[in-house]
Amino acid sequence: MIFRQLFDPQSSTYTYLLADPATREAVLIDPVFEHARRDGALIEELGLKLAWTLETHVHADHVTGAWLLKRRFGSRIALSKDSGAEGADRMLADGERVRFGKLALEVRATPGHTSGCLSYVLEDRSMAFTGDALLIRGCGRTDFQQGSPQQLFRSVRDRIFTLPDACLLYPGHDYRGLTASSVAEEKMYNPRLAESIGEGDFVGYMTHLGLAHPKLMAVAVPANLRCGRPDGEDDASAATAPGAANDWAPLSYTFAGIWELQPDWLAENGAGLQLIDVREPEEFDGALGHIKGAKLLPLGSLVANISSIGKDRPVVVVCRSGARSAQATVLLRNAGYAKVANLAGGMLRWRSQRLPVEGGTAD
Ligand SMILES: N[C@@H](CCC(=O)N[C@@H](CS)C(=O)NCC(=O)O)C(=O)O
Ligand SMILES: [Fe+2]
Repeated sequence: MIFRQLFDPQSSTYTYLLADPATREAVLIDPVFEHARRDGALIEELGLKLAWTLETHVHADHVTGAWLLKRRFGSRIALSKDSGAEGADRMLADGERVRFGKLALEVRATPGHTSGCLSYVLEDRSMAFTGDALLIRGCGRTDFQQGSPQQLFRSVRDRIFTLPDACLLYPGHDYRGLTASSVAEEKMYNPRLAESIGEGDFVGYMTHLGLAHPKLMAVAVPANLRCGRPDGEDDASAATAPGAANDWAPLSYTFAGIWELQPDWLAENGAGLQLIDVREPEEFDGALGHIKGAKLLPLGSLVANISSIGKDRPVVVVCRSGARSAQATVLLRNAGYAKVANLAGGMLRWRSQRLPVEGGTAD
């Protein structure tokens, strides 16, 4: 199975990408709104087809990326029938299966943190995604969203601890950076729910956590009850806000965090853009040649000469392969240039596509 654990440092949320390597069908568990672009880039780079986004519950601390990903990939949204959410494609009940290629996740209702909490168990029971029902050496709080410590106790004991001891557990959050545990480990060492602890002890523990409500709760819960669909026109444009300065060209975003532009688009639409070539002078005048209108500013002297680049027009950066120019886009963005893109594949790809150059040797 293809498997990735992704992290949102803001809310300490884990997002899980699972895919069948044969059919490339994928599911994403608990995507985060602000990371939909990152997750989308990874899905594309791995050549996957996003079939489902699955929520473990209606989150109180971050907004789901489900709606944004559905808009981009046509993925279907699924969460618990007890979630109270609208806009999902499928409302899941205990015992159902969510299939992706030849693989499947079994749905287990594990309420208690919220009334609509689900855990997803890989069909061979080697892995379980427990959301906030069971955290590593901890568990989700039970003091809002119809939480109930009694219910959570039974969920963990009857629906998670009954999995094989070796089953790996992947939580919805970890506030210390821990990434995975196992059923055996949590049965033995969970300070709230270990097998030696009784329900009364657990309820006592949970009623005295003394946690402040999540900072984003008033925003996150209503948005998640709409599966992450922004409410109204203004928010819909906010949904694309992180990329608002990137609408001047058909840019794509890589998992490495770089905005890229394809050579054929630049060849047709280069007028009005500033093209900066960050190679060394001998390369600029060397065998690959350079693109007409490109301004030579070697990467080593880019920052010192940055004031010679205008902020009025978008900037495209080029080098031999696209590596040094990717770093140049980072330096430019750090210096306050909002409209910056890397020429994908650099001069090598430009030449391989037989696009015109000045100088250079014929191939
Ligand atoms: N300070 C965090 C609080 C996060 C929080 O309350 N998380 C919930 C999960 S949605 C929880 O159950 N936390 C358990 C704990 O912190 O022990 C925030 O503002 O977002
Ligand atoms: Fe939660």
